[in-house]
Amino acid sequence: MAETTSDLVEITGIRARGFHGVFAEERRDGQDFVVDIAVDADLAAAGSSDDLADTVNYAHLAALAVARIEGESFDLIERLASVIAEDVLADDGGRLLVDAVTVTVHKPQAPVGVAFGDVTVRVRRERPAVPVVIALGTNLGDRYSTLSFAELELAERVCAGPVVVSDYVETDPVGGPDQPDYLNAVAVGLTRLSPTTVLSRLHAIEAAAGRVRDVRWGPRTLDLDLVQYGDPDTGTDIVSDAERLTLPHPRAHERAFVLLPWLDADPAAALRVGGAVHPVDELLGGLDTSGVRAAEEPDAGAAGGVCGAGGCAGC
Ligand code: PH2
Ligand code: MG
Ligand code: MG
Repeated sequence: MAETTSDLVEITGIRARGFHGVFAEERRDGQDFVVDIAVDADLAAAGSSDDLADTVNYAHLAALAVARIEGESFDLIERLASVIAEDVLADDGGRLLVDAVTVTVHKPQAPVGVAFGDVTVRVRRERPAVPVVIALGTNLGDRYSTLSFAELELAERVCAGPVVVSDYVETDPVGGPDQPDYLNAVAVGLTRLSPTTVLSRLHAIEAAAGRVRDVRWGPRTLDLDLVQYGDPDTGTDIVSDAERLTLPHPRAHERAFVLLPWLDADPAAALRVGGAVHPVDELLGGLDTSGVRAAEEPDAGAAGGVCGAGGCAGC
């Protein structure tokens, strides 16, 4: 299962007056509540861009906490901490960056009946696991080894639980300069990482496979594209037109080399195109699929392997 990053945005000591508590005096008179919030998020982009749009604004976190402290009264600070954590996961200011959040609520004036320093509760909440669709492509080097490396890395670094990978397909290059045929596939799984963290993991896996980013749509050792995040059938898919992360993938609906293997991995696949959600098999009906062929696994025997052709299920 993929671990989250170790980067944090943390704000402590957010103080406001609230009316939470079990006792009538607490509901009547109120008291100060103090909140600390720490979000796990990949800060590499902000670290190099120096752009607030690439990180979680701590003022936004503080505003969420104050709204909850001053809002509807709860009996327990456990509840207050939980709703703040859920708010942060649901709304990080449009950054799509938060992987997990830790919220601590302090109640230093709690009616405990003896002298005490502070009382706190702390909750940690991760994102729920959501469906994710990733398109894989390669047309340089040992394409079969590269795709099987990518499958393992996706399972290890991006997905939570099993990953279903389509059969590989051999495809004519679409767009770009004159270049060799591609080997394409689509992986479908669940992730607990934010869309931004998924994207940066995909880039890290591409780099680990030896990819150098040069010509747009040119030949590449490994291309991993985030096609869809969340489930359009339940309206929980993320739609984003941010420059660094466009969701769903803006060209997936017109690419047979994505839709055919996707349908193989998930026959019930659906994709949002503009405002409407379409079954992928319906989208495929309108496309020319002649450039997409079943891929032949390289023959291990011919490459010098020890198994004979007949009856071997291991290659
Ligand atoms: N990827 C591209 C451009 N063209 N053509 C095929 N057949 N397969 C690809 O994966 C592919 C492409 C840009 O990512
Ligand atoms: Mg691509
Ligand atoms: Mg790409």
